[in-house]
Amino acid sequence: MRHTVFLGMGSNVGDSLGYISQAIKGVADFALTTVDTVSNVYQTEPVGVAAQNDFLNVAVGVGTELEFTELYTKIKQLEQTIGRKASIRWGPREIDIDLLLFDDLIVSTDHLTVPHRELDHRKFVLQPLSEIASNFVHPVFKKTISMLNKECGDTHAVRYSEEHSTQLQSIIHDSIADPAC
Ligand code: PH2
Ligand code: MG
Ligand code: MG
Repeated sequence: MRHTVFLGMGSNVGDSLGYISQAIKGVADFALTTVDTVSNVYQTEPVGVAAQNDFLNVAVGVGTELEFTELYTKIKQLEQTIGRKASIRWGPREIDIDLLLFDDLIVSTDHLTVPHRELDHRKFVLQPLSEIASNFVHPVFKKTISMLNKECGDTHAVRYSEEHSTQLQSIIHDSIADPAC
């Protein structure tokens, strides 16, 4: 069975756009998995620990026949492969790949929550996500992503970056599945 998945990606250390494109290509290389949509790139004010660089954030739409735990394990391995070093919680990072939504699955354990726990109050997640999943209904709140984005009170700056968006599109062009093919 094919699952509809949305990922959030962020980076604020080193070649951030390079890390994000490696992450997108890495996911596209997973077995039984396609990257279907990638949002624009946003330059975002850090949430949590203020004394760090701005992040680049994107949202990515994925189709996969992998089951939830298989996909989760592969994503965590990919973060390590790309070079994520240990960091403090909410601190600077080379690459962060978060599983935001997996169909209408609801999982809540000590170390993992899907839909992502912070999704509804982070503009740096909702803004890019609303570009590619505006009508997707959040299975807990029963509201669309576009409604959650409109209602979100997060005031941290989230700025569309035309330069980074254009660059990313040209780098990852070949990794995106063409639904028409
Ligand atoms: N990720 C965090 C903590 N704070 N702030 C922004 N702007 N973007 C992020 O991706 C981010 C963050 C922890 O995952
Ligand atoms: Mg995160
Ligand atoms: Mg994470």
